[in-house]
Amino acid sequence: MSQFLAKEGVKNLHKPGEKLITTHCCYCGMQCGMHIRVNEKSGKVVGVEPRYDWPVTNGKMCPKGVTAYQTIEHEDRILKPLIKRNGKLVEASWKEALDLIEKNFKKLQKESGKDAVAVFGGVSMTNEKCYLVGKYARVGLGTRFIDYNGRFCMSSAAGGFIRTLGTDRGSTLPWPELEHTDCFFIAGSNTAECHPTSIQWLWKAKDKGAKLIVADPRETPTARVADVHLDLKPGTDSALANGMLHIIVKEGYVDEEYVSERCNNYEELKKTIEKFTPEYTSQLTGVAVEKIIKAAHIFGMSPRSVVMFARGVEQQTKGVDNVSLYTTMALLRGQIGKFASGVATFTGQGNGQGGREHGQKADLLPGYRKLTDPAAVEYVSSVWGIDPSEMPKPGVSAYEMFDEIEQGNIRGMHVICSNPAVSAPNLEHIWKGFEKLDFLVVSDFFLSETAQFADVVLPATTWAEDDGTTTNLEGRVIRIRKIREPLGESQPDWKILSMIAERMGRGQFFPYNNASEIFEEFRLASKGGKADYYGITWDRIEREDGVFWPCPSKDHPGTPTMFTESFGTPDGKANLACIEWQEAGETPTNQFPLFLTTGRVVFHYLSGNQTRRVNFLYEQCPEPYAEIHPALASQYNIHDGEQVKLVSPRSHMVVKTRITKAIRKDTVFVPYHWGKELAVNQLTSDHLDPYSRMPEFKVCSLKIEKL
Ligand SMILES: Nc1nc2c(c(=O)[nH]1)N[C@H]1C(S)=C(S)[C@@H](COP(=O)(O)OP(=O)(O)OC[C@H]3O[C@@H](n4cnc5c(=O)[nH]c(N)nc54)[C@H](O)[C@@H]3O)O[C@H]1N2
Ligand SMILES: Nc1nc2c(c(=O)[nH]1)N[C@H]1C(S)=C(S)[C@@H](COP(=O)(O)OP(=O)(O)OC[C@H]3O[C@@H](n4cnc5c(=O)[nH]c(N)nc54)[C@H](O)[C@@H]3O)O[C@H]1N2
Ligand code: SF4
Ligand SMILES: [Mo]
Repeated sequence: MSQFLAKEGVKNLHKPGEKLITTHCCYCGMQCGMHIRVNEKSGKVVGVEPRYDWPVTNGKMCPKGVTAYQTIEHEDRILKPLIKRNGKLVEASWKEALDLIEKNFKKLQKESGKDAVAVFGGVSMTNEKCYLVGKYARVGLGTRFIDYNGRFCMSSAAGGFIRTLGTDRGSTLPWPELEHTDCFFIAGSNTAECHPTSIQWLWKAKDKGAKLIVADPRETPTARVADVHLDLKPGTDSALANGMLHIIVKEGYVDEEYVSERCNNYEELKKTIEKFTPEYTSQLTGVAVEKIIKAAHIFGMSPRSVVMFARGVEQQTKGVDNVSLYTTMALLRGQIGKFASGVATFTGQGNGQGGREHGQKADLLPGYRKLTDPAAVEYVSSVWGIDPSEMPKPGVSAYEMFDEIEQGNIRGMHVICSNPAVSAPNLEHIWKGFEKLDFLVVSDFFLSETAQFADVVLPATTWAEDDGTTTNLEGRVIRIRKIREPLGESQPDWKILSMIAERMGRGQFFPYNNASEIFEEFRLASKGGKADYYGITWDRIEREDGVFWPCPSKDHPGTPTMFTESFGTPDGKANLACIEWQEAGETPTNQFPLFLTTGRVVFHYLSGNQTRRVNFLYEQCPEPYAEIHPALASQYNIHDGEQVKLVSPRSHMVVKTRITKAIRKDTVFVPYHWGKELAVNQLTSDHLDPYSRMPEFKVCSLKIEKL
């Protein structure tokens, strides 16, 4: 392992008797560079040091990252398989657990067909593991029902990028270039709390005079320092974006040469934006006319601008439309494919980029190939050694798998690296689904709310107990390193999947001894696809501080800047989005007069199953709360810290209030990192984006009841 030890420059960080192993944080898409401190004698993890020479994060880390090491040997780790006996999960041997899985999966598939068993994946895993989850479902189990938590996260960004640019890479530019940007237009991203270490680039640019525009119903820490804060009503982004496009066109800010050479639909666009005057846009969005005009002028006049967004605009029934329209802002200004400018979504999960490219999505195969494309099926089948006729057809999206459970089509499920019992919308439907399943297997290292429904829980390893790669939010493929041997009887996910495949009689397709062998196969499976990793090797990543995809051959330099010459569309031109404004799936009514929006806090990660177990993080934020504007609070005669009942058309919950001027008067915000009666997803709606099938976590209607 010696070659993976920290480089010379950081030797001063060593304490006597310790070694440092270089890796990246397990949580968000920033993938901050870090060294884990290990006691040389005991092999135990004792701490962390930031990696100052990592070019993307420069030694910066956030509160989650600096405590992540505490989860590795945490006392709550599941160390042996668990089997449900008389309603209780009890420890069992691997043989007992695998016997039970084999028996039940085979029985369900015999009775109801291969599709009776579904796979629900996640992207907090390495590329090697994410790739194998797709192969496991299609080759190991032979089911068409596979989808994953990225459907809740990146699917609308992917849909919007494919529609406009033809290829979905989360960022068209490398992050360090952000320092040289003149204007940031950031929509629906709580950047300072959710991608904290990217803030350094904003500050560096701001020190040189860059302008910042933020579109968010809340005055987030990032909105607070913005030159213009567009405090829009939840669900009105497509109106706001059309309003911005209107001014960009009317004021002559369009890069006409770029648009005529590189874009389609300009004439049609001019027609759709015609009616989005600042006044009309203000009426729809609730944002003051002057702010809209000011923002458009700043953006329009900036030589180098970046349009950035995150789940605030994507987790809507208009998520794909929103992404397409905001991307069109960058296109009209001729910014994509150039230095220090472009468009980027803040990819959420650690491997939210890589994990969405290689076949966990219901309709995708490795390399971003479409399952509906016969040539793609043929190629991937040849890599996998199966007959193309054996390849299952596309399945349904993550939330819709629970409809299939309700209808009795899915009877067994394997959840790997996700906790949908907290993180899926309209939770009653999800909980009923888990109860209805004949057989549920969950792979996790902590007993999640989802694992509590399981018949068998398999102890997976954490990110620190296996080698592999992830792809960060820039599109840079990086190395995750094994810090210690697996704790207890836990096993890396690829090993678990291979063992089950073996039990299902498909062992010959899963012959792996280590993650590196999987990477080699995966390189080949991605070869020639849009997300082409063929030229990337673990050695290259080591030498070059990561390699950007697409990278089709070993002598290809990788692609830090996308679309310099042409776009990923069939004709090489970008498609400007010409889209009418439409309301959210659910808007306030007399009975439910408010907007509910949901999201994150800096101290917790997603369903909270990891961060709620870290004392420091838990103490900072032990429970959810409702952010309410003072004007709204006084209307209901509610005080700060008072318990109130929040009621949506589906369900209700009781939370404490946090009274703050940093939110619209018609909107309530609740973070979603807790389960059961503290889960805000009891209230969220099951409206899905028609293209991406992403749930509308960011908008539903609500009423407040005083207790
Ligand atoms: N601390 C922390 N960091 C994280 C995570 C975490 O759980 N905790 N998770 C990671 C993951 S997987 C993800 S996906 C990202 C998410 O990162 P973000 O998308 O930045 O986080 P969210 O809090 O979900 O939502 C962002 C903002 O959208 C705003 N918003 C709500 N409705 C609307 C709307 O209609 N329009 C607009 N324009 N804005 C709206 C909210 O007020 C919120 O400030 O963060 C990653 N980083
Ligand atoms: N209301 C509301 N709901 C939301 C959102 C929102 O903004 N609002 N955001 C959505 C978004 S963007 C996301 S990404 C989802 C995420 O929601 P989830 O998919 O539930 O995310 P996690 O909490 O990370 O769940 C991962 C689980 O796998 C475990 N785990 C971590 N790493 C590994 C591993 O390597 N192997 C295995 N086997 N297990 C592992 C963790 O312990 C945890 O229990 O939530 C979505 N839900
Ligand atoms: S959670 Fe994200 S920002 Fe924080 S240390 Fe980890 S990778 Fe970096
Ligand atoms: Mo996410």
